[in-house]
Amino acid sequence: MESPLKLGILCHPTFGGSGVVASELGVALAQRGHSVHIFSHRRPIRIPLDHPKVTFHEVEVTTYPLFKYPPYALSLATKLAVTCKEVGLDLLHSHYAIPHAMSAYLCRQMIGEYAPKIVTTLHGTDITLLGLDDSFFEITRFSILQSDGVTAVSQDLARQTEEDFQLDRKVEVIPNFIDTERFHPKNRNPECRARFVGEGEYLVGHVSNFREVKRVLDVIRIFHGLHYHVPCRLLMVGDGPLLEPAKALVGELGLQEKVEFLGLKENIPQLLPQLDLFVLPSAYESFGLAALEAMACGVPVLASRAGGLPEVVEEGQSGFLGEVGDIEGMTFKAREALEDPRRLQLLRTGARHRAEQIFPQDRIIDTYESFYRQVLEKSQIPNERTP
Ligand code: GMT
Repeated sequence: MESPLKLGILCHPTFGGSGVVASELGVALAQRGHSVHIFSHRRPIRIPLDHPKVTFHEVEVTTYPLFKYPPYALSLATKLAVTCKEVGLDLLHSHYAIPHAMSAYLCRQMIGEYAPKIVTTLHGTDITLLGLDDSFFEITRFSILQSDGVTAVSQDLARQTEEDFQLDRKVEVIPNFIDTERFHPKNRNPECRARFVGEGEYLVGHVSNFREVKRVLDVIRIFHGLHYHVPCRLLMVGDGPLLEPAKALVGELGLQEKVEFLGLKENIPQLLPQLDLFVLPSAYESFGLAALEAMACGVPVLASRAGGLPEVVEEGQSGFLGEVGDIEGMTFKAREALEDPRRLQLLRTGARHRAEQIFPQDRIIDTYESFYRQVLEKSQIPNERTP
């Protein structure tokens, strides 16, 4: 049996997907006996308080009148270096390149001979938006090149990273994963559904951080078209910049009685199974973890054919794909999913099956573990990773 590792995981603590993936990975690795140290400016919600193998390190940033922008990346690098000296971490795993990959690099430079190896996982806008911005491009490219191992959550993101940053190194694909016991159709129950829909009505849902990229107004427009043909209601879960515009559109379209905004919710594994269709019409998703969570609960997904979403949702099997912004086309597909109960049942089974077969947590944690071991074995010679 291989010896347990001491791992540092760096992540953003938000409700967004990269923090969720990092936290779930950390907890799963701890269950396997590794010592896991999580670094963030706030405790991510999915990190337990009392796990003997999980330590949370809160990164505090000192404010000072001279600083218009307190340098979080430096505070993080310092915390990493101090912890490495105290406990001797084997490897730092950065989730979302900016600024984590650079803080990990700084830590390695500070520590010298016994420095940890660095793995960076790219999640999406760290590459497609922020990373390509002039103010971040060179440092993102540098920190990717300096990492001992780089992974992306979909083929699409890996390809795009290699192209956009003209990398002469390979970005490995390790897709996101799902705990198919926690996200399970068995949590569907009539009493919970009855809080949202009446007899014979379908429940359509959307969960996101309501940013521009999610195109939440499209969700409402698709629902608007759908409700003329299928008896249904819409649940909007989450919060973010487009929450108020979304509420305003619901008012304009006279849908107040049919649409409920729940705000941020932690009981997603209980909520999702109550849905009949999950709608994610994003302009871009590197992966679309929210879609996978719905699929594991036996809920078919209507998504846009953007980024890594076609790698998650199989057209006609686990849901449907439409072109970004094509409200009419997507409304038609939503009808196709809901109008025939036999078809809906097949889609439900197909969604669950795909989540179980392609993205099971245990198998993908195995892949991360072997990737760590490869990285640790590969760069035994200190010079191999000096600039
Ligand atoms: O990149 C972002 O927008 C934020 C990031 C996050 O931290 O939530 O989301 C990305 O990572 C998720 C987990 O890997 C993916 O499921 C999301 O598709 C991806 N978001 C985008 O690409 C817009």
